[in-house]
Amino acid sequence: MGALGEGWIRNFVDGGFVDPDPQHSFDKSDPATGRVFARVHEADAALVDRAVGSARRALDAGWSHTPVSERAELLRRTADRIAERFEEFVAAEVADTGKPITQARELDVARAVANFRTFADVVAAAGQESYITDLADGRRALNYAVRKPLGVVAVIVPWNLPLLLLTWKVAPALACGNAVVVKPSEETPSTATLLAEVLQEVGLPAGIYNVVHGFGNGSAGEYVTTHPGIDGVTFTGSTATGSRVMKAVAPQVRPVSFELGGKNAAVVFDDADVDEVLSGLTRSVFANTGQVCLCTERVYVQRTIFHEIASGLVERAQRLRLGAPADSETTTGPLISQSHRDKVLSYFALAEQTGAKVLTGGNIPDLGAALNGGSWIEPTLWTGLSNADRAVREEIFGPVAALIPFDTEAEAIGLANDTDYGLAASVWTNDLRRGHRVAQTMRVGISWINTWFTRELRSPFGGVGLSGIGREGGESSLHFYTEPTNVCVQL
Ligand code: NAD
Ligand code: 6OD
Repeated sequence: MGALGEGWIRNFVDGGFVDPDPQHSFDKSDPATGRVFARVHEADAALVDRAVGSARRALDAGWSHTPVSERAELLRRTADRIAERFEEFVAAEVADTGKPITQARELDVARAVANFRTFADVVAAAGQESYITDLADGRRALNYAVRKPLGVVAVIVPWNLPLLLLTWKVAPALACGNAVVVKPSEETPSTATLLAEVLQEVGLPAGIYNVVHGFGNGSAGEYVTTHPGIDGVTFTGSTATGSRVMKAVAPQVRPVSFELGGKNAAVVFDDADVDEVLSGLTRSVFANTGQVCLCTERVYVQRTIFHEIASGLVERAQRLRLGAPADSETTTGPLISQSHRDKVLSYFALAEQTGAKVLTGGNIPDLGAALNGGSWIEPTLWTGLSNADRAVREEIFGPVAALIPFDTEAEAIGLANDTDYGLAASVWTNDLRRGHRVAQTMRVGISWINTWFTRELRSPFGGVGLSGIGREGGESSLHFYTEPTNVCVQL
């Protein structure tokens, strides 16, 4: 049976799709309509154990010693095959998330291809560390570090950019000679499953890529992270879950890489190009319906242009087109689920209770009978809040931002850095010196000047504070997915 056939989304273990068990399964619905379109087979502890066992056997059978050139070639074939099956991945991602088809094409699936190509190049070009050491007694030694795969890596990912974030981890993990046990979000199981089929087609040995479906506590997520056969965990998701995963992994002292939540700031100076700012902020606040960890939820604007930016942004927000994902004119999809919408709405209520003025949005839109069962919400902008308010301190993960005025550069830096998170920031100014000065002062892992979500996949990516531990991307990924053994030889 294939990956997504006959209404079932299956687990993939030891090189094969597992026959689903109707007694252990859950519904998958379309966030745009609320309609159930598939059942997902929930992996139990025994199936997770099989996945981890098969990963270990496959590593020992030789994958971890495959020449780098072969692994790089396999990654390139994977990229090519995703490109050939592009529209299948797009359809699966749209069905799971309700995101606009244009975004799935231009961002999600395109990035999956780019992730595999990039890490093929990165691993092929990687060197190794070596030193000639001059000792006090005149002897000399050569030190060199041999990088070996970490082993069996648990890959746990969220629902917002499912395939992009999955391949961001799977591509470097495989490039480095690891085996993976992937636990996709229960909300978005499809593309990880389809990827299994592609990896089978390109000749990845059985057991190197496994997919186990389910939830967190008391389900596949917990079984994977507590399994003694796991050598490391790479996790993208909320800060609260990251903290739980850290506790689960602690007894076995395994390495973790955590890409967690954010409460990202934009700082807009009055010398910025207003049109560029408005286009940039429209993307950074509303892209993927605000469900990108890098999205801006705090917009600090120099007082002299505050009203111009606020009214311009309102006008852009009102131009966004909510609608059927398959319509190429649609810019904005639903939230992922009714429960996530309840959370976002609770922040809408809280913000209004604490004095927010709603410039636009704030409600559930009426999109007609075909879509009203989905988890839609209006793009929303607030003024009147301050950094003391919970709606400005806590991650909402929806299409919403608070606009707050400032007067001086020092005040703007203070406001932007006044957060427990530390993922990303954007600085908008035509004064390049100021741009660099402020961007470097941001207490974040990623700081943009006059742009947002412009990615270089070889650069370090990650956050500080509640936004994560470690960096992935380029060489940083190679470091996480390998363990060095240093060899010292006296010359
Ligand atoms: P989440 O933390 O609820 O879930 C993430 C994944 O963890 C899912 O697969 C889930 O099933 C699993 N999980 C949940 N509990 C678990 C447990 N106890 N043990 C093991 N696994 C468990 O996050 P979400 O709601 O899916 O995603 C949204 C969050 O992800 C936001 O906070 C967002 O900022 C964050 N995020 C961060 C980045 C980044 O790069 N920093 C990227 C995307 C999303
Ligand atoms: O672009 C990336 O590599 C990346 N990890 C993006 C994360 C987006 C968060 O939702």
